[in-house]
Amino acid sequence: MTFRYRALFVGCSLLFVLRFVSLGQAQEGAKLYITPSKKEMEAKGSLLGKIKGPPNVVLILADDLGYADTGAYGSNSIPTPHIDALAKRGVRFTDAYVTASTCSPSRAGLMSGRYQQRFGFEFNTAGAAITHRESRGLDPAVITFPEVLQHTGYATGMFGKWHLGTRIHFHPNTRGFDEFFGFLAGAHGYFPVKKEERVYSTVMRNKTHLKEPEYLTDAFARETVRFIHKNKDKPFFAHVPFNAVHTPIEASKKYLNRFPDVKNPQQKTYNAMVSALDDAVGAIITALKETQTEKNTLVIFMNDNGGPIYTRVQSNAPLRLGKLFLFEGGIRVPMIMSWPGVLEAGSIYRRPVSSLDIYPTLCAAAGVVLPPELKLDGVNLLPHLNGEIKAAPHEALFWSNGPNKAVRLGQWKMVQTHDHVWLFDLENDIGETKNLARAKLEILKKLQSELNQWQAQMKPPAWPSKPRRRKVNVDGALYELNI
Ligand SMILES: [Ca+2]
Repeated sequence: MTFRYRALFVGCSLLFVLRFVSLGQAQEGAKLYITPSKKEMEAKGSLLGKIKGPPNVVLILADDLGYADTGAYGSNSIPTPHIDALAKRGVRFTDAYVTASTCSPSRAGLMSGRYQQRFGFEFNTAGAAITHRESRGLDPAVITFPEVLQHTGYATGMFGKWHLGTRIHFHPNTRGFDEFFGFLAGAHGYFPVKKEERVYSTVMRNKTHLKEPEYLTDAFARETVRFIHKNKDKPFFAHVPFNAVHTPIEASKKYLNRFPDVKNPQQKTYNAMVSALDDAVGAIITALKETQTEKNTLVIFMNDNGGPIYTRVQSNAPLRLGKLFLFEGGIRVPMIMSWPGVLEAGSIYRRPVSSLDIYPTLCAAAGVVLPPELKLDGVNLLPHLNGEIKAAPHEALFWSNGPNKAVRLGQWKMVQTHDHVWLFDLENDIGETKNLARAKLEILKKLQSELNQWQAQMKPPAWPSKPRRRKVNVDGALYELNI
């Protein structure tokens, strides 16, 4: 026997002895393999079940909803049991802001986590010569949070209104969404279109146009539910920017029938639209329950800008004015965040927060460490919500809409336009009724200086606002509506 074979023989003998010794106990049962009991396997399953992967995320965005048009925010005339239940399971924010009082720039701030003026997105993408729209949209160089979540392995889907560019290079499929079902423009009818429409006003599945037979709010809920069921076994992110309750004011019989006593047809239809939106929220929550993903899903409900006053049906009470204005009615919105076991059920958060905070908050929840070069303007809200950080998430918040500017700093809010300035104490005057600009000059100066410093960091608008801007009288001053 060569040395090589002798070494192999000794090695094998040793292994045999070791194996015999180690199986000493198993020999008694005469079984030479491991047979875990059912109980042991159940214990293992239960232990594994306690280890949670990254949470799923569902972001529901309403469009032009009145601040006070849900039960959770004080409505007595429109029942919204599903939205109210979400608030009971999570945190309700009293002072949540969006970054613009119109749809398109507000969505740019939400998606980028940065003041949209940093990349020139000051005005809506629509409303001017079609030749300009080629370059009107969310700058493709900006990293959106859906892109981050997609990059880290989330299944991502969007169901609803985009309004961040109608050209193919701005399409949601190129901005972080595996799936897209919805439309690209700023508004859409709720019923099937009767004739051939222009490309940017029909419903699409990914990049293919289709005729949607259902009431559009129901269709967006249906698609979201399908997406949740399909992706229940992996982390998923569903972005659901309903066009409800943006104009046109249209509702189906199913929802109209819920308001037999409302005589004003426009009000009745609006209430029905909110009711449909609430049903849609209910359908999404039910899908989470059915797929047993509810406990590991962070759900956010918010609105893209305040309810418009021109429709005469929204209520932003007790806030002043609405969409298109930088008074509270235009920029302060309902916001609810629910994450069972992580965020305290039924709690209320009263410090000012921003839609800019959604990006870093969702990424923190997903365990994503963002590179500091991203330079987000938002803040991760989780340590603020669980009490780890007592300070306010933001020292100041800013808005710019052409000549109209606003700042919120603690309890103080400044609004200025061409040639007029207002200063309000929101802690004592939520309705912005008393202009303290003359009485509190030092505070006014401080806010103006903060605004100047912020403005200096922003880029000029990348495209102009809509021509033929309307001017309205506010406290004797002309307020120009820049869209
Ligand atoms: Ca809107």
